[in-house]
Parts: sequence; C-alpha cells; structure tokens
Amino acid sequence: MREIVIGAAQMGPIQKADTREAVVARMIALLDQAAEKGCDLVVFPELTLTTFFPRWWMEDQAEVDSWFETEMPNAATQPLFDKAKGYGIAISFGYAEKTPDGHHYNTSILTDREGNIVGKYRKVHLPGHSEYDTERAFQHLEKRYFEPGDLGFPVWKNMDAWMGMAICNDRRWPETYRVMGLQGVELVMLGYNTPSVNSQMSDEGLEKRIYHSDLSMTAGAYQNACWVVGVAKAGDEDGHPLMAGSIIADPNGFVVARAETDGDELITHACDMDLCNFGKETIFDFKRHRRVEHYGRITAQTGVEYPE
Ligand code: CDV
Repeated sequence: MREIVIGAAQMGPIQKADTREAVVARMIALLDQAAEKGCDLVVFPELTLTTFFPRWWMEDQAEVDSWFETEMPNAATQPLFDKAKGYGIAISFGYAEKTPDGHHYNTSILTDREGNIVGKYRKVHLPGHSEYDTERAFQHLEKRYFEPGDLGFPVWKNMDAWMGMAICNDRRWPETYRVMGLQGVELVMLGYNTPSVNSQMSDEGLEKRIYHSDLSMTAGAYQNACWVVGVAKAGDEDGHPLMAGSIIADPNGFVVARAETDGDELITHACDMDLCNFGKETIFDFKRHRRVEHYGRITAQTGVEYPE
C-alpha cells in the first residue's frame, strides 16, 4: 500500500481588489485544516493567487503584468511555502507566470514535503479568444494573455508516486491524461476556474457543466488507471460566478470525495497509489494493447478532415 492523504483545497471567490496576501492567508487556513486531517499533499486551483483576470479586457501591458508573478516563491507566497514545509505537506497550486525573458504562462507547480518546487507545468490547452468578442456574454481572454505551455505534460516521482499536473480546460482533452499515462502517471492534479454560465450558450444549465467536468476527469482516471484530483476556484467573482464541483476520482473512475459548497472548502481522501496497478497491468496495459499504427492522425492533424 502506498497511501497519500490528499486534500483538494477548493477556493471560494477572489475579487479583483483582493490582495495576494489575503489569498495566501486563506490558503494557509486550508493548510491548517489539512494538517489536522493528516494530509500529505494539498492541491489548490488554477490561478489561485488572484481573481480569474482573463475575463477582463486589458490593453495596457503593465496592467496585464500586474496579475503575473515573476518569481516563485515570492514575498507574498513565502509564508505558504514556510507553513507547508513546517507541516511536511507537499502542495500544488496555479498562478500566472511571467518569465525573466518576458513569456506569459498559466502555470502550476508541485512541491515536495520540504517546500522545494519539484515540478512545473504550463497550461497547454488555452480556451477562449484573443480579441474582444462582442458576441459573448462575457470575455474569456486566455489566448490574449497567455502563450501555450512549452513543457508538454511532464510526470515526476514525488512521495513515492508518479505525479503530473494539468490545468482547467486541459481536463476535457483525453490526450492530456494519455500523454501522462504513457509516463506511468498515478496522480493527476488539476485546478480550474470554470464559469457557471456558458458565455456562448446562456441557457446551458449548471448541472450539465458539472456533469461534463466530472465526465472528463473520471474518464481520464479510469482510462489511465490513475487518481485525478480536480480543484475549483468557485463562487461569485465581481458578479461573475464560477462553478464549484471539486472532486477526487479513483483509478476506477469513481468519485470518492466531492465539495459541497462554492466557498473555501477542503475535501480529503486517503489515496492508495497501488490501486492504480490493477488497471495498468490488465485492461490498460498500454504496451500490450495499444495500436499506435492506427493513431497517426492524433498528432498529424488538429482539426477535422473528412474523407474524400
Ligand atoms: N479556465 C478554463 O480553462 N476554463 C474553461 C472554460 C472556458 C470552459 C474550462 O474548460 O473550464
């Protein structure tokens, strides 16, 4: 048995006016709860440190850059790293990253139990658009403010398990999980900011949006025989609601823990990494059963090409 007690630390809304320091204080409060519950690892959402700023149209690059971190840890987040290290809890969280040479990424990091950053992932599947869209009920400007990640989908050995990360929209793409599955991933951690309303289909119900979120993550878990921890930033951010629905899914695709609120909330589960073994050695033993000679289209083309 390789048990890791995992906490999915859902965050409630973060308003534009909230400071990084105030957010970090809330993250530390969740970490305190996690320590009480015996967590070994705590996962926070996408862009945890700020409001979901890609909903706002900005033309001034200095204003855009004010949402980005140029180093990690930094003055605002150092107390979080210190607290996690003190508890011996590994953490993962998302933030907007500006690199020294001026690139902008939607990033997540993973630490070990000593607070050392051992993994970094930069979001690959950026949703939305790059110019102001008058047809939408609200903007989703990730394609304007971020570049697609340049690191692929790496997997790291941490706490005696193979771990990987994905971010929000990545969870809807089977390729995300499979590329990590092919590296033996046992735990996929992903944070999200998903609007409760579809900006291009106003009558789409929340129930359907939660279903699609669950469906994507539980399928990824089952088809790659791994744990998936999906963590929301939820609630009303300056009049823009984000859906909750944080879950922990086991390697059989079952939801074993689910958030009940749309605020700051910790859900936990003792996740045995050895539960991945059966699926990886039988129905999803990739080496025996995959037929790559028929998968060429997956990497050779992006959009649909109908047969002649
Ligand atoms: N932050 C995201 O990537 N949000 C997308 C929305 C735009 C659908 C998501 O897949 O949840």
